[in-house]
Amino acid sequence: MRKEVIEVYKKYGVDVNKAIETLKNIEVSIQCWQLDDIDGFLSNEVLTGGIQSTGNYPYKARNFEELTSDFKQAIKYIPGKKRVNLHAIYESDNIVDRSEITFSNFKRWVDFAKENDLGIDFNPTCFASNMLKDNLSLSSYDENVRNYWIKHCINSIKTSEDISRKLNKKVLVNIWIPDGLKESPSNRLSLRQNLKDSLDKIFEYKYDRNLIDVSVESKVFGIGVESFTVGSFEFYLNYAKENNLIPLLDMGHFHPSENVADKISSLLLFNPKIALHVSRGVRWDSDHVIKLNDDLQEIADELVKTNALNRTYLALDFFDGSINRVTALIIGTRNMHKALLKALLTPWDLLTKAQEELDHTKTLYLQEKIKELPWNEVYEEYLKQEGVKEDFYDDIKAYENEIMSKRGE
Ligand code: RNT
Ligand code: ZN
Repeated sequence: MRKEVIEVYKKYGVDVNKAIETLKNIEVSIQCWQLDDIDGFLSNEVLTGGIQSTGNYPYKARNFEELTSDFKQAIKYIPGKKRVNLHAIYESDNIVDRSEITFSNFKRWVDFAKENDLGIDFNPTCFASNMLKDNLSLSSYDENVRNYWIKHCINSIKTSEDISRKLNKKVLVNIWIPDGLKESPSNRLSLRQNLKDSLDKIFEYKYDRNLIDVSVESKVFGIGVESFTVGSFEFYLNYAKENNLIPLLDMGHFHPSENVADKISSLLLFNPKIALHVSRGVRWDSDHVIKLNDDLQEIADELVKTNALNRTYLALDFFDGSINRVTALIIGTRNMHKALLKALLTPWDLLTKAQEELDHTKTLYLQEKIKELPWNEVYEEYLKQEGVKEDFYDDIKAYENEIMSKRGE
């Protein structure tokens, strides 16, 4: 890195080396499901629940060996601290029915995480199942259906506690359900009452808060459930507050004109921790690979300027089946890092002062001036210090030719 770069930032009161050090320690949870279009390892389950991975790029990972090989390939080019985000459908050992899972079905994941210095996060999979009836799981009117998913969630929580014990590292368990209706509901309250009752039953199990945290993820609509979603933002915000859980915001789960970054400060005032699914919706919750765009930048800015990095579970949630899936993971995760770095290199003290003095001219001047600063040279320095090569396109193309293409289409 040129000396001038350090000097330029110093003029604005920003310590470049401190920014790099902070970035090195931010944990990003990387979604395993980008590598196989959320197929998972269970046989005969097709993706349902109003979410979709579109595209027919060949060579997706078909089993534990292929998926972990691809994940390892991706993280060669991803610096920083990482977690692998798992779903229950990625059972790796002695497959059992989803409602019966225990730690013994995920052992190889823990070995994998240890070998590669990764944390683990876990999600019960309440979709892609013939026990999801009429797009309802925990909120179903059918007691058998509800009980099945209650059991699955409790066993997901217990499994995660064991993972945490073995890994000696806290696990985030995130609950998202697809429940909703295609047409306008006659009765919203009864379905939300069902969901509340089911969640209450799940949390009768008092999980060990030293081992895991639990978040709840809201949504606005899904494919086939366009008119009503049981687990809405208001529902989970209240439920989380009342039950000491973590609210999770997915960037694709709000009306497209809503600014998700704007919500973060309000949540921080009332919740000790928050969680994010960083994603990119294009016209709908399409989960495109995240780009280094204004939406992403604003999220990173909020976390940095509110000093909330150590109170935030930062997870990525995109899945694109139309491009090389390993490359997708690297591009998206690196964009998260780039946005965080740019935020860490921003003189928030100066900007806050200008706002507090109601000097709106200076605020606008600074906001635009900052865009010209040479953050990319700092990013290169960060990669260098982390021992990660900058270019990866050709390497992944070679990996595709040599390894992935042997899988057939
Ligand atoms: C779905 C939610 C959920 C899933 C993953 C696979 O809309 O965003 O988080 O994407 O759990
Ligand atoms: Zn999500």
